[in-house]
Amino acid sequence: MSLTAKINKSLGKTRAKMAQAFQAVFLKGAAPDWDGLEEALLLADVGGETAGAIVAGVRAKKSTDPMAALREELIGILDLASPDLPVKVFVGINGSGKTTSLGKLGFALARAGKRVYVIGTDTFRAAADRQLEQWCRRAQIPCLLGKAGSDPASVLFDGLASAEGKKADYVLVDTAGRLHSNKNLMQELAKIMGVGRRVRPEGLETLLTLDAATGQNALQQMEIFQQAAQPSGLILTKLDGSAKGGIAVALAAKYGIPIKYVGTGEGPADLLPFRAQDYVDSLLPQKE
Ligand SMILES: Nc1nc2c(ncn2[C@@H]2O[C@H](COP(=O)(O)OP(=O)(O)OP(=O)(O)O)[C@@H](O)[C@H]2O)c(=O)[nH]1
Ligand SMILES: [Mg+2]
Repeated sequence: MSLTAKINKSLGKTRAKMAQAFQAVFLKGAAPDWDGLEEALLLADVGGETAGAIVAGVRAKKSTDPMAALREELIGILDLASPDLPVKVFVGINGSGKTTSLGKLGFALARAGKRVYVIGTDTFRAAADRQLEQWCRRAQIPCLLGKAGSDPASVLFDGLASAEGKKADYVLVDTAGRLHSNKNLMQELAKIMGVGRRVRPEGLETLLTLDAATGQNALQQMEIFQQAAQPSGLILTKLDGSAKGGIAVALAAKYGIPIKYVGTGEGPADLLPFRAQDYVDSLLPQKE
């Protein structure tokens, strides 16, 4: 399946939820129903603030084709970029998809002929190691796992030195899941990030994984993780099971941080680079 077809399939539930509303809003020959448009956007978890701003933006275009104007407006919000940096730290709440996304990305990079090195800093949960090891074995990439109970920041420090010695093109760093409401764990994350940025001041990006199914709660997670880890990119996971794909628009509009990948399943090929145009075309009703 092509990347475009995959994203289209994953956004099927979100699109279905909004389809009727959009059709009613943009009835041929009738004046657009702007309140209806706002409601349709809310249904897809775009959020109140952003939905209002989008409607205003579309109206201001005074286009004879309001659906095309909406498409343009959404692409304008989502089309953000950030550089692809060699050290990628995966952060996020428990079960949001950090390890799986890291595994999929490692797989894709290794397949593209890159030298990849993985560092596991979840020294708290033994099962975390096994899961990460499995992914590394699958992708045939070397993996350094911190000893149980050791300090995650020192594991990262040692791991980065070891990756340097191995001349890795990419270093993927897994971190333990932490609830945004847990102050101690957020402080621990700030410490891990501090070490990472000191060792690799220019070459490090932080990817926050957000489960698409959490809808508006993703904004709260973003808020807290921004304080501790200043994510430079987002990974929207589990899009395949969610009808809340509009959350991507809320996140991009509110924080201006690019969505870099989307997760569309549990297999190694189910992480796609994010493309604003494909995403928007999959959100909106499809042309016959
Ligand atoms: N359907 C689907 N499942 C996913 C996706 N990404 C992750 N999962 C599943 O979600 C569950 C949790 O994923 P993990 O990668 O273990 O999440 P994590 O953030 O590493 O979890 P912790 O380390 O416990 O915080 C696993 O069962 C994954 O297979 C996705 O894009 N689609
Ligand atoms: Mg994990």
